[in-house]
Amino acid sequence: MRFDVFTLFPEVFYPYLDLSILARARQRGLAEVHVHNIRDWATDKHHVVDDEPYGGGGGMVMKPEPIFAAVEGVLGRPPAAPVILLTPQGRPFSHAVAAELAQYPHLALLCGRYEGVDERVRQHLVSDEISIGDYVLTGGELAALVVLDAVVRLLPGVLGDPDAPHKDSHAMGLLEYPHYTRPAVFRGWEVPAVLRSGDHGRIARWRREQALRRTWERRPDLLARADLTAEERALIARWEAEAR
Ligand code: 6GU
Repeated sequence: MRFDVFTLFPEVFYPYLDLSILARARQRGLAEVHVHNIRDWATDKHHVVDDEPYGGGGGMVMKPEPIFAAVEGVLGRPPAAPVILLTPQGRPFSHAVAAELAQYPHLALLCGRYEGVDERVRQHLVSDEISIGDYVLTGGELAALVVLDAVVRLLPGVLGDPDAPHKDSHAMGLLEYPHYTRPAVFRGWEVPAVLRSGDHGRIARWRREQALRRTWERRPDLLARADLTAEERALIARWEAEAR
């Protein structure tokens, strides 16, 4: 899968993309990331990329010309891939959106800065807008990295275990069960005996119940949409009754 990222701060991307699973995915040709500096497409002497808003009100707005020139210069006119604007006004990002984006062979990620981008960019260049949560960042760069990371780890072959992405917290619709590694006792705190029992049926049941319990305690909103058995629904009803 190919990504083209358009930003005023290209240098923030590589330190993260050069680490761990994302670096390996890129080395193996599973993901290709090209980062472009929008400023390189500004044609005036000082490479100006922003200007004051029409109507006043302060803050600066990203000018349309360098953004259109950058995106169309790389992807053609019209762009040969969906162009996603990262903005707090976008649709909420989630596992489902990541899985949807992972189906495309090619995506462009456009990072907004300053107070925003000229509305004509959204209207005539951008095909989708995504937000990573209900708070405001100083720019779309971190959000673009979040989207890249979440999408790339879903691509076939990126994770060692092909089932891993399906077992993730949000893929299952539940939060994950607790994890433990050696030592068996640390500062007197023991790893639950069931995990050391070697009984894989019991371990699977314990993990499923822990995942349910965690989700019930921390994210009850997820339970409404989760795929649960009648037995699991009954267990939750029992916890509800005990809590009253
Ligand atoms: Cl995508 N951009 C910015 N600037 N702030 C955000 C965001 C995006 N998502 C949440 N907050």
